[in-house]
Amino acid sequence: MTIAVNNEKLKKWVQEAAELCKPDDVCLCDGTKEEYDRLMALAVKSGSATPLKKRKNSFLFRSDPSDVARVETRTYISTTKQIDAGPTNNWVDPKELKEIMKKLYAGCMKGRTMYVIPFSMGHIDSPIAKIGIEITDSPYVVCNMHIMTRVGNKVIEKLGSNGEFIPCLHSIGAPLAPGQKDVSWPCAPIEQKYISHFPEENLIWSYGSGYGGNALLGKKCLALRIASVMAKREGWMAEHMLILRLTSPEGKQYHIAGAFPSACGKTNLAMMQPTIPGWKLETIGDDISWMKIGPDGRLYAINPESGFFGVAPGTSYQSNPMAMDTLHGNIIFTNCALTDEGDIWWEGMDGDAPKHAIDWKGRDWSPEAKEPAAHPNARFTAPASQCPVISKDWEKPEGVPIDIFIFGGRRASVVPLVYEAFNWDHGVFMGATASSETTAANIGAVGNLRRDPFAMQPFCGYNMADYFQHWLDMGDRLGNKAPKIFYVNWFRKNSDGKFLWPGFGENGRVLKWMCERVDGKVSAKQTPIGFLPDENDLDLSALEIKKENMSELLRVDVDAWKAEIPDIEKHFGQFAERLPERMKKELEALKKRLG
Ligand code: SAT
Ligand code: MN
Repeated sequence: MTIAVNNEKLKKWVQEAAELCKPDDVCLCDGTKEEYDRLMALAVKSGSATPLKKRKNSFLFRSDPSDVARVETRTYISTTKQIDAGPTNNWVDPKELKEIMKKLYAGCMKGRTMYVIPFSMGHIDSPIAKIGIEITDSPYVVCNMHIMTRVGNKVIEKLGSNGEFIPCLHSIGAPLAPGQKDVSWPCAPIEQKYISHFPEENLIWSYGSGYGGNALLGKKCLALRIASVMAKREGWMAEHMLILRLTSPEGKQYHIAGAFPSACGKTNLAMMQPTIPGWKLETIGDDISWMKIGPDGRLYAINPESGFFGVAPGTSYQSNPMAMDTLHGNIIFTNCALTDEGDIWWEGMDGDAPKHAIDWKGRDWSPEAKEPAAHPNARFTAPASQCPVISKDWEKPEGVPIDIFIFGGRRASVVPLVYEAFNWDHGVFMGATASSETTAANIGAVGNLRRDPFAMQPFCGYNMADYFQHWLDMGDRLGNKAPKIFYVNWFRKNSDGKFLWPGFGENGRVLKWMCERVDGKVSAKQTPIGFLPDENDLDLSALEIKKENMSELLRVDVDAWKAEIPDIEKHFGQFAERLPERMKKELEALKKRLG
C-alpha cells in the first residue's frame, strides 16, 4: 500500500535531503512486517546480519570496531549563544556546524537507498506523544526503529497536511562508488562523526555512526536532548528514567521513575522481580520517561519508546530473568558472540562459557582468549510487548501517576544504599550532584568518577543550570502532589572490592521502604545527607546478609562526604551566575549539617 504524503514541510525537507545526499533511491517506510523482513533479508544477503538458528526471527550484527557506543566527544548542542548550551555540552555555532556537515552530507548516500521513517515517540493517541521523521541510509537503523518506536502510515496520517514533526537526518557517512563492494558495517572515522542538535529549530543532524544512540535518533537525540528543551519551553519533563509499577500485597499501586546513567542497571531494575512475598513489579519503560502534570495536579509519565535497547553482557536468568524471557525471538543483537549452535552468547550469561564461539569482531574465540567474546556495550533490541511483566497499562495514552523519583549511579564507596530527600529542593540538589563511575555506553575511559546530574549529563539539550531551575519550577507547580525523592547506590563495595548488597530482586526491599515512607508507615533517621532507614525499617526477612555489611551499607561517612564538597563546588562553579540560588542554599545547608 502506498500512502500519499500531503505535508508540504515534509515533502520539501525530504526533497532537500535527497538533493544534498544524492541517494540512488528514496523509500518511504511503512513500518510493516514485510518491510522489516525485506530489509533483514537484504542485510543477511549482503553479509551484515547473521540469522540465528536457535532464536526465531533473530539476527546478529557486528559493528565496525570503532563504532561501538555513543560518542559524547562528537555530540553537539548548537545554539545561537553558547551559554544556552551550557558548560556541560559541546558547542559549535549553528551556521558553522551546518557548513561543516553539509560538506559531509554532500553525496554521502551515493550507491545507497535513503529511507524516510515516520515515527511516533509515545503511543500515537497520547497527548504527550511527539512525531519524528528520520531520514537514514542504514537498513539496520530502519529495523531497529521498527522495534524502538512506532513506525508507519498512521504517523503520516496523524501528521496530516500541516502537523509538526522533528526532522532527524542521519547518514552512516559511507557513500559507494559505482561497482564498489560494501563492507558489513559501513561508517565514517571518528573525526568525521557528528551527532548534532539544533534545539532552536527542533532539528537533529547525525553523521558517521550507525550505532545505538548515535543513529536511532528517536532515542537520546529526540526523546532526551531535543525533548528536554521542548519540555522546558512547554512546562513538562523529559527524563532519562525507567518507569515501573509496584503493587503491595494489599493491592496498592505505586509508580516509580528512576534516573541512572547508561549501563547502571536501569533495564534490570525496570524488570526486577521482588523477592519479598506479595510484592509485584510490572515494567512500563526502561530508559526514558516523558511526564506532564495531569488534570488532578499529579505528574503523569509515559514511556515514549516501544522497545528495549539493553546492554547484553551481564544479563542472565540470575540478574534479569524477565529480560532473558523477552529475548526468545524477534530480536536484533549487536556485537554479541555467536556460538557454534547458531545462538548468541555474552559474558555473564547463565551456565558455562561455550568452548568455541565467534567473537564480536568475527574471530575464533575460546574461554582462554584474552579479550571478551561480546563487546562490553553489546546490545539487544527487543520489543517491549514481549516482556513477560510489561504492564497492561504501559501504552496508556495519559500515562501513570508518579509517586517516587529515584536517582542513582555506580559508587564503590561513600554513597549509602538508600536515602531520602528532606524536601523537593533537597531532592533536586541530590539529582543535581549525582555522580557515577563511567561505563562502556560511551566511547572513552571506563570507571572514572564523574558528576552526572539526573543521569542527564550526556542528554540535556540546554544549559544544565537552567535545567536545575526547571526541576525547581516543576516542584513549585506540583506542590504537595510532587513525588518523593530518593537516592540509591546498589554498587557499594567492601575493602576487598566485593559488592556489599546482593542487588537484583533484593532491591525490592529498598523499594518497599520507599513506598512505606510515602504512606508514612515507617520511620527514618535524620542524617546530614538525608533520611536513612534504620536497619529495622528495611524488610530483611529471609535475607542472608552479614550484619557488618548492612551497617556499612547504611553508614554515612561524614568525613568522606566532607571530602566530596570541593568537587560539588567545582561542579556547581562551572555554571557561574546561571546556577539557581536555591541550589547554592542547599549546598550551604549540607555543609552546615556535615559540620
Ligand atoms: O546507545 S544508547 O544511547 O542508545 C544507550 C545508552 O547509552 O544508554
Ligand atoms: Mn539510557
